[in-house]
Amino acid sequence: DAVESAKNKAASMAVDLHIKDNFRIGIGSGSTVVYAVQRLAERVKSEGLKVVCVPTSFQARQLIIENNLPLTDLEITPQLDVCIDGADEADSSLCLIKGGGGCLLQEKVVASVSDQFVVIADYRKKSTHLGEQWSKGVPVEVVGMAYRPVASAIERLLGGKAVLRQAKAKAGPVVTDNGNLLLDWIFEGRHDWKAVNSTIKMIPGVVETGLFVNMARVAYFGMEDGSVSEVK
Ligand code: DER
Repeated sequence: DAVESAKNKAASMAVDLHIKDNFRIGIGSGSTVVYAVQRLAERVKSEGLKVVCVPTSFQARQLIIENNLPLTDLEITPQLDVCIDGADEADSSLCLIKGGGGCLLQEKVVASVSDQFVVIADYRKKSTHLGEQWSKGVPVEVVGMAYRPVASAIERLLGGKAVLRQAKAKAGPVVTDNGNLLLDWIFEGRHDWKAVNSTIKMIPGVVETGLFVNMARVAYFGMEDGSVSEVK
């Protein structure tokens, strides 16, 4: 269908343009990055590329293993050449909302140690301002014992509603790969996202936010007409 084809085109272009021999690669989480890993595995096989891959979640680790790609971690490989990851929404300055898949903590760490952070997404994620298309809010990873006071602090400081993310296939809240809980901050209007990110991060009990500000070097959006839009 149009969305899956758009994801695949964006993912393949990113891998073809940004992956080189001997590269250390951060592998993001979610559904779009699956296409990127498949394309990477094809290139490794056909070109004999030597690469190592650092996962950003249990899902990403499984993806690397399933595609027979060399697995490493930040203890062994603390600096990366490129990170390829999806996003829930990007604004025109490539400020991102990430964490729809609940993997934002490791994603942000891996993106932060990569020389190039490359975003891949379908047309549903390409917005002018955050909140235009993504309505599920900004994910915030919190330590479990603090989720109530953190939710109250976010609402007091920034307005909106901060909601504990409940699991679908398990009773109770979603527990992240890092053993924490997730709040989704349903915001209104426009914000200075750099300031919002700092404000939320300073609240005791907050581990990380799903706001990736000034991190993405480039984004490839698969469009409905089959083209790929590159935004820098
Ligand atoms: O959780 C995340 O940050 C994922 O990267 C997500 O934002 C993108 O997931 P998708 O590729 O399935 O849309």
